[in-house]
Amino acid sequence: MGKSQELFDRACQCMPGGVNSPVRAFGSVGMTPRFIKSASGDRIRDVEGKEYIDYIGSWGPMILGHGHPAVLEAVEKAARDGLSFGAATQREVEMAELICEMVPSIEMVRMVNSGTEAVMSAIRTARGYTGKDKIIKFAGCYHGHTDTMLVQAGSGILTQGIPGSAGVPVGCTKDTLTATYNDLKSVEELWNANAGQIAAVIVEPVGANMGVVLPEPGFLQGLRDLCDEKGGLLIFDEVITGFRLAPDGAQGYYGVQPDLTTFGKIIGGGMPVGAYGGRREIMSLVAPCGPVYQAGTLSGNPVAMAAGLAQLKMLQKTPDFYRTLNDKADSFFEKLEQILEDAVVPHCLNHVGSLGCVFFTNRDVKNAADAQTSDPSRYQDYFRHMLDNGIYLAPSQFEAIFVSGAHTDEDLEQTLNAVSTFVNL
Ligand code: KE4
Repeated sequence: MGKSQELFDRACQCMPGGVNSPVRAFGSVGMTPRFIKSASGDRIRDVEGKEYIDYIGSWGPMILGHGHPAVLEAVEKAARDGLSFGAATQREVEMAELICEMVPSIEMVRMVNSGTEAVMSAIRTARGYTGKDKIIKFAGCYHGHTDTMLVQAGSGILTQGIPGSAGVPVGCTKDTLTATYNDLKSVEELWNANAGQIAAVIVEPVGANMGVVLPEPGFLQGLRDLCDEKGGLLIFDEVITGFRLAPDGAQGYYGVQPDLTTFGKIIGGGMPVGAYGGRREIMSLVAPCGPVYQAGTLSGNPVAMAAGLAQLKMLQKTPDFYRTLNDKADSFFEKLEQILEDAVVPHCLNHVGSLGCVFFTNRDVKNAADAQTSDPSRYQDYFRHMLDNGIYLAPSQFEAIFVSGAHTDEDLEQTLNAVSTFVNL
């Protein structure tokens, strides 16, 4: 652990918490983070040369695994052409056309540089289109760190157990209303109490920032129906689920079409990329063709577009990629469930497609409050045991396991064996 500790000590002198994003700090598992040097396929290697089977995959982007040749080759070629021009390029057009082709609800799309930026811009667009200010979100859902979304958010906010963030003026959050995930009644009550003021409902179609929480049957369609009935927009935050559950994301997987969708992670192939898009009549309001202003120096960056295009094209053209990945992941999670059952461990294992999460609670986990009944010290022991056995999981209960196309049967089996030794200690 010497080199990671040495680097962490240095980092803590000049970087808040020694990291550039809180969830990487291993705070909730009480450990020094492993500093990663390289990765390939389903494996990452730290600065001490120790190798781990990786279930974070950069928090979602690495659905093909690390260092896919097609992605690396595309990045190298694009870099030689030029890193950034601040001008229109062909690759941006190709990316927009591909997203519109793969996701039927998207007629127009704007590239940005992160999921946060995508959400911030989609909310502004929804407010501009409807002329209304209030937004309904769900406790435990995380939509990036834009001020208006830092209300009962998930991911690092939930991990740290804080209701929001310092530095966010009440003026930024007074129009953010919080409902309970999987509880349509809580949405309807908020809407009735704020009749005529709701611009949009934003939701992770699969909650993946409070651990993994699946939409109950009828929940997503119920949101669609409420938005249609009450005159608001439905925004699916598919930064995690987009191009993961299916070529057309959770909206394709569950058959519910939003008005706007936000993307990130997979569409960048590991490079900084976000996007938001939806119906033409809505997106036509975005500058320069409309009054909703949004801009970005590196938006549609040619190298990032090359990485994202290479990955999306691989996903689109690999026969049965999603069925193969989802079947492989289903089999893994079902075996994991059996191990936990056989060991009579209080747990709730939620999974869909290549996303999953183990909660150490005897309750079903259907919302943020349920997720918070999970035993944090048990999760910490689980995380440490798995890391000692060469398995790199999320250093927080309120994140997801990401299975990739590169995870081998042998590595999945090794992972299950490590879980088995843990629960039978
Ligand atoms: P970014 O700004 O981090 O690219 O995306 C924000 C975001 C928006 N929407 C959803 C559903 C997200 O999951 C995210 C970011 N996800 C976290 C992982 N839970 C990123 C990891 C991190 O914060 O370091």
